[in-house]
Order: sequence, then C-alpha cells, then structure tokens
Amino acid sequence: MPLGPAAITELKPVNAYIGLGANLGDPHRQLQEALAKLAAVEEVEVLKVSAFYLNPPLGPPEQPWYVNAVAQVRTRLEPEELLRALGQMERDLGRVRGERWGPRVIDLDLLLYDGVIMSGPELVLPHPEMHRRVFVLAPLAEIAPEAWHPVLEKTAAELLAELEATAAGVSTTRPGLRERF
Ligand code: A4P
Ligand code: MG
Repeated sequence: MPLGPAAITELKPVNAYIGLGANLGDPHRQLQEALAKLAAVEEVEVLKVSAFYLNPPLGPPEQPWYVNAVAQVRTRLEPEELLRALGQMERDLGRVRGERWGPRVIDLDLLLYDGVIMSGPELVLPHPEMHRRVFVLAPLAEIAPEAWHPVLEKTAAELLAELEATAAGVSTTRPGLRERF
C-alpha cells in the first residue's frame, strides 16, 4: 500500500532535546553510559552533546552536587516512545525512584520535542521546569541557543539570560560556582 502524506510525515525525524543529570555513584560515567545507550537506539541519532556542568543541587541541600548535560537528538520515535526509552535507560543504569528532587544515579528528562505542546498523565512538553533551571538552560543554550520554547515563545538563550538576571536564578544556581569539565 502506498504511503499517504500523514504516514510520510510520521516517518520524518524530528529534533528533540534531552536533559541528563546525576549525583550518585560516578555521575560523569553514568552520563557517558546514558549517552551511549541513547546513541544505540536505532531510531535515535545523537547530534550534539553539551559540556558536562557541575551544579549545586536544586532541592534538598544535603546531597552531592549534580553533573548535568543536554543532548540534541533526531528521532523517529513518538514523544511517548522516546520517554519510555529514556525510562528504560534509567532503570538499566540502576535508577531507583526516591524522594522528589532527591539524589539519583541518572535522570533523563525530555525537554523539548519538535514544537510539540502537550500535557498528559505521563508526559508534559515542554518539560514544565526547564525554563526555571540554569542547569538545564546553560547546556541547552550552549549547543542550541536558538532552540525554541513553543509555550513561552522564546529561545533557550533568551530564557537563560532572563533567568540569570533574576534573583531566583542566582540564588538557586550560584553561577559563580558552576564549572565545566
Ligand atoms: N514526566 C512528565 N513529563 C516529563 C518530561 N518532559 N520528561 C513524568 C521526563 N519525565 C516527564 O519523573 C516523574 C515523572 O515525570 C515520570 O514518571 C514521567 O512520566 P522522575 O524523574 O521520575 O521524578 P522525580 O525525580 O521524583 O521528580 P522530578 O520533579 O521529575 O525531578 P526532576 O525535576 O527531574 O528533578 N539539581 C541539579 N543541580 N541538577 C539536577 O539535574 N535534578 C533534580 C530532579 C533535582 N535537583 C537537581 C537536578
Ligand atoms: Mg526526571
């Protein structure tokens, strides 16, 4: 049967951005392993990876600092399929669900998926906290300053500049302590 226009559109790969974070075990290695797993998914191509940033924790303060990064991918997976794949990678890397904003061996968040806006029980797009987090926006703006937030209608670079100009952005992230390695 010939493919109709809808089917052809479905097959077209789209751009998505994935946030990676870890603060237990060997965070640097877990991020690298997560990136290798992502690249091994047949329907996912990793286009760009940011530097790895060392950040103080947002949430309970009595936990180690986080290593955070962002990856740009092209994928033919639907958003829910991509989220499920990320969840499987988290489990494979030994993630155990704990307290909200508590320490973790790996956290993989779907930040942006094409221009999709959705709010389902399992998946909210864009990621509802991304614009409030310098640890997300700094690596995102590094690899894709023009990445578009379809709800706020601003680029990653604009969101980062706004956040860094606010008291909240300074107090939660202490940019002077942020390192790249
Ligand atoms: N979910 C809905 N939308 C999404 C999406 N766009 N991407 C659902 C990923 N998941 C999404 O996630 C809970 C549920 O959110 C999932 O089942 C999924 O269906 P989770 O990661 O299992 O939950 P959590 O960790 O208990 O809470 P939360 O709020 O997701 O934690 P966060 O927001 O991921 O924050 N400090 C620094 N410096 N760096 C960090 O990376 N990370 C956290 C965790 C806290 N502090 C941090 C960092
Ligand atoms: Mg998460």
